[in-house]
Amino acid sequence: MLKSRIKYSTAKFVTSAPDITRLPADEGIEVAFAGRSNAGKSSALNALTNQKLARTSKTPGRTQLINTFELDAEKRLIDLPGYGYAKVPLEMKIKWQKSLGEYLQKRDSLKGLVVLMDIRHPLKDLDLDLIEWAVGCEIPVLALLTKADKYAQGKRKSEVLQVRKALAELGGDIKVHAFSSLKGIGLTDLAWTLDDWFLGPYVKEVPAEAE
Ligand SMILES: Nc1nc2c(ncn2[C@@H]2O[C@H](COP(=O)(O)OP(=O)(O)OP(=O)(O)O)[C@@H](O)[C@H]2O)c(=O)[nH]1
Ligand SMILES: [Mg+2]
Repeated sequence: MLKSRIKYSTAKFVTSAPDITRLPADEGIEVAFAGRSNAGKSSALNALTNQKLARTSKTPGRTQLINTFELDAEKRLIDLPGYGYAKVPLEMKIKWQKSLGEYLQKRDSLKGLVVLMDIRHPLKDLDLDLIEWAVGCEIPVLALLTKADKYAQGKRKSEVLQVRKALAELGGDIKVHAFSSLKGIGLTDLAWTLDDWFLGPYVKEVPAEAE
């Protein structure tokens, strides 16, 4: 069982929106999952919620719509369309980039961004653009280095340290963890970070001193 303050397994699908005008009202708190096509966004959402909520695929570019999942009336998880897949027709690419860009710029309830990057090729130009944009808007970022099961532990750790060092230069609230939806690596880091974004930092309750 995942030890988190929020029960992510209660997430329910709400809607698939082609653009931001069709999203639920821009209220409460929203956390979005973004990253290149095939980075493992949908798989991460499914691992977090322990459900087959988001469609995953071997074909990059599967998630073309902005998929919304609700934890309660005030809290939502968003599966964003992937970016940077070369083989998508240009017209479609422009349409997705537009809805992604609009979402990121205009969505007031967006309070945290999970950026997923394959641990074997992190920090591509578009990833950096996205992270820099979030830092500029003071939105906290959790960078997950996905498919970490592809690497042995030593290599995994050195990759995390390298990415952490590169991103530290941007300033801002950026965390970096290894992640594998397949093996459950980093699942607790993800859940605890989202807990903090949704509920505020965890403050341990100290029992009152006996008189
Ligand atoms: N080895 C390994 N493969 C994974 C992991 N997570 C996802 N994959 C595989 O990577 C592929 C893409 O996963 P998705 O979760 O669909 O990726 P996505 O980022 O949602 O892709 P788009 O919606 O197309 O942008 C699938 O074949 C998954 O099975 C993981 O932790 N380990
Ligand atoms: Mg997807």
